[in-house]
Amino acid sequence: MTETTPRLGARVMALIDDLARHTDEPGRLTRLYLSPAHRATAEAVLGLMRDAGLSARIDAAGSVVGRIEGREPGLPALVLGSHIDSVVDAGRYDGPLGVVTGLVVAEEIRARGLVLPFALEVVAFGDEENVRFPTSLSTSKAWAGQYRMEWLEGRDAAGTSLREALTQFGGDPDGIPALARAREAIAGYLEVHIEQGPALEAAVQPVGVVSAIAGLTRARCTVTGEANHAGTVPMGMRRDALAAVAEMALAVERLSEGVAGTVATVGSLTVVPGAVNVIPGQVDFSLDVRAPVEADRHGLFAAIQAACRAIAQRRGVGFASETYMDNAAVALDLGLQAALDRSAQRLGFAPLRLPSGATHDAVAMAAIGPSAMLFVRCRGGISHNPAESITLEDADAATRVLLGTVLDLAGL
Ligand code: HGY
Ligand code: MN
Ligand code: MN
Ligand code: MN
Repeated sequence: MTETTPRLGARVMALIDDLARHTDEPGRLTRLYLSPAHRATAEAVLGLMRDAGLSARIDAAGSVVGRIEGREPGLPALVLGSHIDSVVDAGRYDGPLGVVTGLVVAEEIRARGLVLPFALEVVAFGDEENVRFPTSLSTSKAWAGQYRMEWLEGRDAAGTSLREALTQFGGDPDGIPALARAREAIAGYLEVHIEQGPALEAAVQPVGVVSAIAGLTRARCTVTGEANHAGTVPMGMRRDALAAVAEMALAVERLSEGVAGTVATVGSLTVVPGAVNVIPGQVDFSLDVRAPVEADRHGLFAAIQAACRAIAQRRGVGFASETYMDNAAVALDLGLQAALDRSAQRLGFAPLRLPSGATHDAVAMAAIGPSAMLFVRCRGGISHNPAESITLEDADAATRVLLGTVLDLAGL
């Protein structure tokens, strides 16, 4: 193909389509941390890295990492990457786009025989969505030295502990602390990711540079009422856990609408025992609260907790909440933002600066090195949905911006 065809974009889209075959649920894309589909995808990425000439391995926490040395061995690494785990019934670009663009950039640098003044690493983190276990960016936080060993005792819906799942996956729970990277070992981190919002489409721009990532608090909540006969207990004598949670979910919505820039979501809910003729005795549900401003996030979270407790008391049910994620908002590195911007401008784009309401592994990586993100336009801003899509041309634009940024940082 001539250079005017989007050669790099075509390679990226083909690889993403290939990785999308690996799912734990036939008919839709679900690839949770340490699942068989995660393992198959990790092995596919490992093979691609090795075929591209990177020295590659799957680390103790399940991340796939490949490396090309710079002018001499052991130099600090510029890390390109994202995650390969997904939500349930996911789109195929959230995560893999950043891994595959990083890999294609590495392939291009090897093909051109370039030697960089830093090492180049490509990483596929494995637990960014944190859907299966109550963790927080665990595989990238392992690199950041922020792994919490108690996460290993957390259990998924089937009762499997993270420790058991990681061992079955071929990981090494006790080897996780040794994954922590020294700040001196990281020259920087660049993550390409779909925008998961409408701004780039509205601005008719293929890419944007991310200025900051919103703070995020997540909790597992449980309301305990009394299971009883749906046909015999008068309405006024019930302690219906689901009716209480319904009122709490509406309070979550109402309270977050009252604070500008914040969002709050009850995304998952399990009714126990979950039978048509039994008044719900217990409901487990998730709470996800985000804001760019710390005080707003903590204030909203506290207001929601107070509202839930008041509703529980009035209804005579129990309310318990366990916070397992509390990530502060992160401002991304200005120097790397400028490098992404220069590269995009050289290619004729006028990239927006825009904040990220979604969280990313860049939150963890920012703790050990300058980190930045490039957003890519996605159709209708849709994500966490199989309708998630990008164009080949935008995949090409993003890959060329990333390549240009790496060369810019290398002084080439
Ligand atoms: O939830 C998020 O923001 C990300 O998709 N894990
Ligand atoms: Mn993501
Ligand atoms: Mn996601
Ligand atoms: Mn709001």
